[in-house]
Amino acid sequence: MKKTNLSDHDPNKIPSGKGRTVGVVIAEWNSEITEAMGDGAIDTLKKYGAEVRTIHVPGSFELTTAADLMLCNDKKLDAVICIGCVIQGETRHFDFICEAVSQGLTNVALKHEKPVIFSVLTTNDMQQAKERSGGKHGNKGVEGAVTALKMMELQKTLESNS
Ligand code: RBF
Repeated sequence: MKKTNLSDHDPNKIPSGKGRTVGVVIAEWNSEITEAMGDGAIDTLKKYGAEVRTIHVPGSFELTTAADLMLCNDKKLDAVICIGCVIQGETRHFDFICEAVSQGLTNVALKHEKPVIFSVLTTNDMQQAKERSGGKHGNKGVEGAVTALKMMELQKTLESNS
């Protein structure tokens, strides 16, 4: 099957972000990676006309709480993109953080009935993370922004059918 690299997307196929407001939560752990992904996400959202609200949290584990708090406190938000980078270490911490964040963000999306995007790299090492934050595998922050734009459009379409 052909791989699709969303970092290299066709602008004509991306829904407009005009009139939409998107929260971006960036974890500070591995900030060299997460800031590059954050820049990619923010630039892409603005390029397609969305307004952006950005906040930072200490680590990926805190992304869930921050996304929930953002959606509770700002009713204008149409979606939240959560950006983190968890790198496999020598302990089981990696597994606990990845499991908690992926499950936590799913719960936040279902609770608020809004798109919550999982832009969290879970890599074996720093090299793999670099390759996915502006390297040979693109920038997963850009992909997160494209996914948010598509999911907001999908939500609008489904709600207008009901
Ligand atoms: N946060 C990350 O975003 N990426 C990591 O790779 C990461 N590794 C961690 C490893 C250990 C041993 C600990 C204690 C924390 C780590 N964190 C990491 C921070 C975590 O997401 C969270 O901020 C803290 O556990 C405090 O709740």
